[in-house]
Amino acid sequence: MDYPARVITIAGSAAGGSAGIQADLKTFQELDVYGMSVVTAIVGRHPDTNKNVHPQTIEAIEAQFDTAMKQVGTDALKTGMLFSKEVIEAAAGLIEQSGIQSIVIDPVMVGKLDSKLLKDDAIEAMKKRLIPLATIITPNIPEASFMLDNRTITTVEELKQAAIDLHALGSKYVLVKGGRLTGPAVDILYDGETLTLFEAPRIDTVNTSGAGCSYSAAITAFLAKGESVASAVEHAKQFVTTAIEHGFTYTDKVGPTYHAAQRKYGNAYQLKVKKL
Ligand code: PXL
Repeated sequence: MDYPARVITIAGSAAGGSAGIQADLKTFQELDVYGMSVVTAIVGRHPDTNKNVHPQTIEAIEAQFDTAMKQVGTDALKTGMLFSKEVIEAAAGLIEQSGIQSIVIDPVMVGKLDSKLLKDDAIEAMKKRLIPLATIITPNIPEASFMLDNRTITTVEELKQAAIDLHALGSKYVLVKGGRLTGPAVDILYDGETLTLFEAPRIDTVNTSGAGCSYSAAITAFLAKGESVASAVEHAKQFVTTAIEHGFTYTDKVGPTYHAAQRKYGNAYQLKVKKL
């Protein structure tokens, strides 16, 4: 029997199904890898208290990881919403002990629906404890900017400089995602020597909830299958661009990307990939 590669996400539960653990597991399934999860927090607004984030205990987080590793083991790991300094430190400890080689850190900070997904005092732990363990980090512009002392990033040149400067935090690769710029959707990958640009056409839609989670989950899946980082990024960007193209909404609010789009409609995107 030919078993699928294994992947695990350490992230938050997004009740609406577009982002977080839910987006990760949908992406894993679409890309035919065996998905597992460690829930760090449950995001859902309590109708009376307005409380939005319900963190899990460190004990519960460690127990989930231990179960998954004992029952299955993994070929790659990603992190999403970690929320607090304590959870970041616990996740870093689990990653160090596990010896897992392919580590994708998506430094999730705020959701599209404006929920705060990382406490203010957690950023230092993210930079010092977690990012140095990463194969690749995948910040969007607000996250890159925040990690670089609120630097303004409004051009591809500034995107490149952000990738170079973030590499100093110690991950092997940095992918800064320029989805929030105008013009084509340009992301910059940096490995400490070479800058590589990945460009897809901009899709005119507001239904992109969970796009970042799905992108980093897809990178994790392709790494688990044995692809190089550059190839994993290219294939993941094609997957997420197709999912964004077919994004939809059930309400008048920002809706999800369509995880099944590439399976249903095929990949319509040949990206521009260019070493700079
Ligand atoms: O899209 C970022 C994100 C990540 N993780 C969780 C979320 C969100 C956005 O809402 O809820 C759990």
